[in-house]
Amino acid sequence: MAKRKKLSQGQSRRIKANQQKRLAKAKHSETAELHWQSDNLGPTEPAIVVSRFGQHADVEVEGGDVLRCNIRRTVGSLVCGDNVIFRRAKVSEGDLAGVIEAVEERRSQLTRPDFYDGVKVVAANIDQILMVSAVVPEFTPQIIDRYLVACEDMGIEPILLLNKIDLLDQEGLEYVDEVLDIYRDLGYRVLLVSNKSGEGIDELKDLLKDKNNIFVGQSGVGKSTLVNTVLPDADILTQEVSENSGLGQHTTTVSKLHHLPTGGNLIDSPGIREFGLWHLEVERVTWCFKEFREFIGGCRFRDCKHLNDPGCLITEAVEQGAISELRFDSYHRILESMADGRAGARAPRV
Ligand SMILES: Nc1nc2c(ncn2[C@@H]2O[C@H](COP(=O)(O)OP(=O)(O)OP(=O)(O)O)[C@@H](O)[C@H]2O)c(=O)[nH]1
Ligand SMILES: [Mg+2]
Ligand SMILES: [Zn+2]
Repeated sequence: MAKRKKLSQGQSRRIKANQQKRLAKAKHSETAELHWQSDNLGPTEPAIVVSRFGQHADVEVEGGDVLRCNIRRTVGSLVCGDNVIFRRAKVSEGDLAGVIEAVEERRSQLTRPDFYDGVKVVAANIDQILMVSAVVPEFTPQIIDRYLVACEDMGIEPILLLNKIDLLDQEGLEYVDEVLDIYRDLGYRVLLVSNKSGEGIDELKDLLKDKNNIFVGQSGVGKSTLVNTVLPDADILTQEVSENSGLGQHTTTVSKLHHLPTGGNLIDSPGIREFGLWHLEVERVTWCFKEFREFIGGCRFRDCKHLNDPGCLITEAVEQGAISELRFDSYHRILESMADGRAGARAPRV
């Protein structure tokens, strides 16, 4: 039998320290569970998750109080927007005021693939996804198309919000409007807004009314600034887009739910660089390009790649102008990126 390599003093010390840490953690969670036994808890109350971080969450109870609380181990996934059953502690433990006992069934959920966890839930009970983009850091239809595929797949209505239009001159405005026409023609709702000039803000407020909304999009596009504009009391931290890289700073780190005075909720989410789609089947991505749907199954070859294949109805539609070249291009770029992700060539960027 091969002899095990002797550990250095440093290595053994580290291993021992880690064991101690794990033991302490297990002991702590045992006492924590003991603390959340029935005799220390009040009756069950409905609550909504305002924010989730690590082992804890902030919930809002009836009357509007926001309480930090523990989460029962039996509770699986728990995210912003979840309706939960909560029990207040008679004696709180540190800053923890109670415990979440259970999560109610979700009406919808916003998910995205996660390199470590498979598919990860980001927010629950969402009616509308507001996909925020802006000319700074960059305006790229490819990013919009990735989000649209995700929204189609999840069955949640997307709205395209182009922010910072104060930065566009007439020519720039005409260009983005032309691109956005592609989406309007597909039946997607599009809104041009600016926090600086206030343009489109009233329409935005109208759109958000009485719905559960979430802002998603790249870092630095102005999601949190928009929340501050719509809800001046929210007072959320925002930050300049980095001058050097042109990329956002990832200022918001956890999703947070805010109530709208007009009814409904608005969740601000952290920016992500690329919305991964590698959890989807190729056929599903094709279906998620909604103008492709009517041609599915009609190409000459059953395994048509909709690229250079003879008798392809989708490429024919592109040639005839019925499908936009830009969307067709996005489609193939998405498939390429999925092939990369599947091969494990790189960890998907978040
Ligand atoms: N010119 C202009 N700048 C804006 C507008 N809205 C936001 N900004 C600026 O854009 C920068 C980034 O805004 P944030 O609201 O922090 O962006 P975010 O999307 O929340 O970014 P993350 O939290 O990192 O995802 C800030 O410097 C804002 O002042 C706008 O309408 N016009
Ligand atoms: Mg933010
Ligand atoms: Zn085809």
